[in-house]
Amino acid sequence: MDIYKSLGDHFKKASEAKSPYYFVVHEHACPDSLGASMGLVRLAKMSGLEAKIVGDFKASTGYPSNADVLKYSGVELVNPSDVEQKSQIMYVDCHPGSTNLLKVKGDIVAVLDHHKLKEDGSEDAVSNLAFSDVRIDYNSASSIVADHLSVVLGKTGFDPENGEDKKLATVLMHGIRTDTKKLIKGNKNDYLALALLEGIADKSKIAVWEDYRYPDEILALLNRGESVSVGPYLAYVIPEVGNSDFVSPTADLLTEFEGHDVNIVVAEVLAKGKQKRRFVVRGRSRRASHDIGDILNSIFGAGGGKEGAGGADIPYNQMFTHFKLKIGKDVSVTSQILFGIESGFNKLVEVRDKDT
Ligand SMILES: [Mn+2]
Repeated sequence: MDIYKSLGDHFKKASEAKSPYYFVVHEHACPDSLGASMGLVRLAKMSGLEAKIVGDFKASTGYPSNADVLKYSGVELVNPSDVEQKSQIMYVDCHPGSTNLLKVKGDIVAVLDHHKLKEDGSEDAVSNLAFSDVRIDYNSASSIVADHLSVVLGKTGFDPENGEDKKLATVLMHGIRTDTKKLIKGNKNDYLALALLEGIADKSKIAVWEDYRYPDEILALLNRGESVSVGPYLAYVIPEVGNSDFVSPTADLLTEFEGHDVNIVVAEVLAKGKQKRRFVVRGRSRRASHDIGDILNSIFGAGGGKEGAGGADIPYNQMFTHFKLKIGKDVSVTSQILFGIESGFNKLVEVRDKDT
């Protein structure tokens, strides 16, 4: 089967369907999902299909420069809640069964992803779609899309004089670099994809994005927090956080400068609009032997994650019941949670000691 031709055919058919077509990226969109979707918008256009990108691209996903990347890309993201019931959807950089799916109305007709499918359910769900391109031997969705572009655009490739081409190549290159940890985790497929973009992409832009400084708010949060550590585990509990956007970057920052293998940030996020008061938990693990999803589950009774990053949004009451918290005692809620986490850490250490 010619995957390049079948993508073109799929877009052609989709354009005849007369219902809007959207590329939907996962929750907390990342540079890879944006780059891949931009490339897909271009490929769709070449087949006569006008498609838009749906996502929520905040500076809250471990990529503090996201807001700047989005601005540079010129992409106007569609709000997930604005997707009509009668729409066609391609999931990009995620697939049915992923834990981080953005919930949208509409029909899922296609998938383009580089993440491994779960054997129970996801494989069947994906194989029944009108189009699917899941390549686990590529380390970013942007690499897969660059591969499509290289075939469809032919030898001429991108036009270095064309501003839109430059933008697309730049965001694709940034996407490949972020998902491959600046290429260290990249393989030959990713390097070949980069070769198409080399000479077109604006590397000085990427250098600025990669050198992005964390906002001051993060240090302020850490200053207000209280921490506990046992063995390779460290947790910060931060009371009364107004803006949940800073919780993920705080976990990332800890992982960058802190010596523990596992860092967890627990923020008590205050009610805002329709959102009730809740706990936002974000964990990061440096070692594959410490599965962050398992760790969060064993401590908080909730959470998931992959590739070293994970989290859970825990309703206020649920956290209270889970840690048997009491209000009105001399001990603050923060201290009681820290105590609960500490005994969770101790149990993890005990289990590991027994195993080794
Ligand atoms: Mn990706």
